[in-house]
Amino acid sequence: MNKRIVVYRPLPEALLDELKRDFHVDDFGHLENFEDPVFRAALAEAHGLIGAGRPITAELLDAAPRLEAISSVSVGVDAYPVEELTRRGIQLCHTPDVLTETTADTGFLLIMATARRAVELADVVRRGDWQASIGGAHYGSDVHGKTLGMVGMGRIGAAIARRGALGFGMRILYSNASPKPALEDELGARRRELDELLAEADFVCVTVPLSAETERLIGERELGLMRDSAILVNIARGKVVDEAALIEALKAGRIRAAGLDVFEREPLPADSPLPHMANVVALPHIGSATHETRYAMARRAVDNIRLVLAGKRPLSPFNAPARTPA
Ligand code: 8YV
Repeated sequence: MNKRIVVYRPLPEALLDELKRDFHVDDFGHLENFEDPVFRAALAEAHGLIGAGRPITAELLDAAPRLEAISSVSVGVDAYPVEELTRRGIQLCHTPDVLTETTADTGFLLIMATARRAVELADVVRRGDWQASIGGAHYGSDVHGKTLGMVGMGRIGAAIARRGALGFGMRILYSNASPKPALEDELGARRRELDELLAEADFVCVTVPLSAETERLIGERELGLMRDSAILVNIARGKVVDEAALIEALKAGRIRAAGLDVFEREPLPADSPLPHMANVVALPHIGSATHETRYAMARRAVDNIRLVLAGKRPLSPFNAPARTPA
């Protein structure tokens, strides 16, 4: 009998059809919530789960006693109880690499848009308020030649740093758990303690994964170390930054602007002041959201689960459970 896969995020039709050739697929691509009894019934029989975004709890795993693999359509795995999955022998897979360049593009989009006040000034034109040539009150700041401080220098951090150094002649600083000698050679990047980086950078770009160690890594104290002319960009996870402290710092002019693709709560609550602040560019978590990259991520997630359920090593495993599936 075919193994069963439960999908809880929309996948391209062609990939679903491909999976259906070899597996029994329960497609809950537009599922509202995990309590849905039809979803729960499918979960009870599932060998594989494909999805992203929603927190997976131990309680949910208890409801899926046959589960061998979870294939996340994301690089970030903060939604999963990784140790618990490993303990239960469940293989977690994710989608690194295929989204690196697109997400780095988003990071640079936010650097450019905040520095040059692109959204605020596009609104001036849209409102029909462009009546005289733009004066000093609307000038932005240069990006080229400035100092870019990368908080996290993983794949995406490195891709942003490369854009900054090679495309914009920026000086690159980075804080990261381990040194990156190859990037130091390639880009002239220099490793700094986080506090030093915050004090020196014109642009602080957050790319670290969310974990117990990085939750609220950038809080009131850290924002206070930044220059008042500095710009914060966050494309990692909202919880890496203390949002209330960020709002205060932006209001008080303790930093110049923020470019945010991620928030403590997503979708952003309607009463959040962030989208209404002139010095904020807020995007709806679109880091990897291009046709090409979202397809590549779905493709990778499908390939990963196929391999695990066939007892083979997936292309991008995240954990290493001791019990390999039969
Ligand atoms: C996705 C992401 O939007 O890959 C990640 O970790 O944050 C984004 O690419 C998100 O995970 C939902 O798929």
